[in-house]
Amino acid sequence: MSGLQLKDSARRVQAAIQDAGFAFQVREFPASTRTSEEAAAAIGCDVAQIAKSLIFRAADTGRPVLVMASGANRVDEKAVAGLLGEKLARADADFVRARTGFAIGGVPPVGHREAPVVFIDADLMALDEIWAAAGTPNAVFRLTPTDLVALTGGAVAAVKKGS
Ligand code: 5CA
Repeated sequence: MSGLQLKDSARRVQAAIQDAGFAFQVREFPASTRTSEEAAAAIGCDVAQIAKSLIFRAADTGRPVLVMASGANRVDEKAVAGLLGEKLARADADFVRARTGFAIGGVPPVGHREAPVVFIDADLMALDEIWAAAGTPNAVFRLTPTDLVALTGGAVAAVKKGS
């Protein structure tokens, strides 16, 4: 089992995937997958196929908000705030680590310490295959956009700037 060789953070993601009833295989790359651009280069896919994980903090309740956005898009924070019904505050690195259990650059869609509110960039739904981070700056997994919705329970929405 390749899963036994994964770093601890990536192994937690692999376990969360399996606990949710899916079989996506976490893959570690020798090259960095810390940013969307680096991940696309390491994988050999289009940057639009990278489902980047952006964490925000709901300003009133302090809830973590996870936006899964296409690597090609910038997220419109006002649009997300409108969907949430609450303003968004910036999440710093400490907030991300404390609430998700993962460091920026490896934040996965599942396996978070605290269940976030999840929104999924509607642009991802047009793609056949996408890739998401899997806990470390070298680990990712491939899935379909429909499976990302099922895996996270997220709401598909227009979250990109300019939409
Ligand atoms: N592993 C790759 C793609 S699979 C990855 O995690 N990319 S990412 O785009 O989802 O994660 C990096 C994101 O973290 C950036 O887009 C940015 O929104 C956020 N980020 C980077 N640095 C900081 C920081 N100092 N504070 C808060 N957020 C940050």
